[in-house]
Amino acid sequence: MLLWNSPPSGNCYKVRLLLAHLNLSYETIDVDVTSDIPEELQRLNPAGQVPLLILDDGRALAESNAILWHLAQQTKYLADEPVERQEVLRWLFFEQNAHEPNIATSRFIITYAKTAERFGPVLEYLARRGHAALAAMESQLADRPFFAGRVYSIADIALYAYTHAADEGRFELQLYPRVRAWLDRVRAQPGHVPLRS
Ligand SMILES: N[C@@H](CCC(=O)N[C@@H](CS)C(=O)NCC(=O)O)C(=O)O
Repeated sequence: MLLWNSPPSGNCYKVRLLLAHLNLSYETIDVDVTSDIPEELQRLNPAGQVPLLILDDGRALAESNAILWHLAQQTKYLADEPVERQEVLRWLFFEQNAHEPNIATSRFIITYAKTAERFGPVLEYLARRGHAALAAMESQLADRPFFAGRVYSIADIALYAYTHAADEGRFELQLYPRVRAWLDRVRAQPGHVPLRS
């Protein structure tokens, strides 16, 4: 397999983390997402984004959470109990709708594009919505160790990617003790690899 990758990207890290858990080998092509997207990537993924996983049969698979879903088939990282599997999907959609657009975008503006001074009101809006997402996570973790329930799943992998780097978007996690304890549980999983190795 070949992963079109960006080293600091949380969306790419999700895929690298699951590949590490599964002990699967792959090659990478690193892309700098702050400059022009390579033509070949644009051709393979019309959205012009990473991660993009080229499967062994040549098929190009885009969207981080779709890639997680594909790789997790027949593994313990896709919960096998129907209600838990619905929860996996629920939190994958939540991550892309309520979490990543706010927390990852703040992180990008502040830490990578370094344009915070131009985006004051936007950052305030993203902070409000990002904290609402973190509060929803805190609430879900009141009675369960992981987002789908009993088992560590791709829902945790997806949410971990930008939550553990939320400070780079000026999100402090002091208000969310259950989220911080869950971050520790995720880090303790066998085969865990950090964002930056
Ligand atoms: N929904 C997509 C988002 C992917 C995404 O935002 N990728 C960023 C890097 S984190 C990117 O390629 N940005 C370059 C661009 O949009 O031009 C996913 O989950 O894979």
